[in-house]
Amino acid sequence: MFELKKTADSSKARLGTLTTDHGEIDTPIFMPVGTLATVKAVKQNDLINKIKAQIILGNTYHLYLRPGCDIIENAGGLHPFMSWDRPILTDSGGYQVFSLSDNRELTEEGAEFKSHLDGSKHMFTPESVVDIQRTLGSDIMMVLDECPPHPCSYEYAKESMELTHRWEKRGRDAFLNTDPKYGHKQAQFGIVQGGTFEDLRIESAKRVTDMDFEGIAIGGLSVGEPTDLMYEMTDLNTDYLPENKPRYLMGVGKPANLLHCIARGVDMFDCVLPTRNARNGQIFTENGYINISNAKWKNHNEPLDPNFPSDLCSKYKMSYIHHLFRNNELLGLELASLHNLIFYLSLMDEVKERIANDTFHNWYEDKAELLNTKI
Ligand code: PRF
Repeated sequence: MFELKKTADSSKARLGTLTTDHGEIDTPIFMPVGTLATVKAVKQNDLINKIKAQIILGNTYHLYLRPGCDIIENAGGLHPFMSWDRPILTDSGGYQVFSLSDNRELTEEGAEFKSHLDGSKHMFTPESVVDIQRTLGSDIMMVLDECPPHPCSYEYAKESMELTHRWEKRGRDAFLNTDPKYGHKQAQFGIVQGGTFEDLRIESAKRVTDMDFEGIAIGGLSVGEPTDLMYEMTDLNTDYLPENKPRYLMGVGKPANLLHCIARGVDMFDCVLPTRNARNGQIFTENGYINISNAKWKNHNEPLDPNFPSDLCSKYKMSYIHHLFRNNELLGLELASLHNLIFYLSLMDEVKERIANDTFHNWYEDKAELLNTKI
């Protein structure tokens, strides 16, 4: 499923291709998040033609609660339901149970939780989330895991990691003993945990590798720990992951984080940040980020960057975009979301080009610093 095409000479950055029945994905890649079968404020056409998204992400937790599996199954799966015929990755729901539901309890069997929508009680098990993701029909499904909070004790992180490994074994068995429902192949990724403890991170990477998933995610990071520690753990994990499997760093991050983690051997990313922050007026540019609601743009009668290929940048005056945001106009949300995703995906294009021609290593640190600057 994954072909490693190149590893850079002076860093661990890689070029690869991930093949699914809904198309190929050139890595390193950023996956726009479409939690509820929609990348918020962005049309499918724009995802394809303007953003050039090769894969998007959906969430088991949300889709299972609403609209529910029966509705999606009746539509023929998530792809026809949302009119998207490129690859989809779905998260398993474990992480969302911890971050969203009002009330949850972990047992050996699985995660019991109350819906954040209506308080109803539900249970996710390693087996049931495989079934649900069979019904969603995602190209890549994730196993059920527990993401421990940061900070947490060594004992908690160790027990949590061991529970995750037991769940992963059950999830892998369930995957291998069931079939896809819609005629296209599905893959399953395991998830490395272990908090911010080096020995646990190493052990988890080895154990998850042994279960022979089609790809391996690095979970449990970007949950409040210092950025340098996130980089360190990522660097350590990729040292213990197989070369021939894709590596996916879950829920990361800012443009600068992507560059640093690509240099540490990560192939895939997802994050709500570009779209969520777009809706709060944060716009990424080649020279850093701005907040469009800031008074300094109120009377700025020029486009932001006529050379950047997004409507927000090249078509409209900044005073107009500022005006849209001051009035909570929907067009502002759409233009900003579209822009930030074009920015992320074109950054990934530049990264791929630079890994290919060996100019990534000397470029990424300064670029990351620039992108982290507030204008
Ligand atoms: N596990 C799962 N999904 C996730 C995470 C995790 O640890 C994270 C952590 N950054 C984001 N999304 N299943």
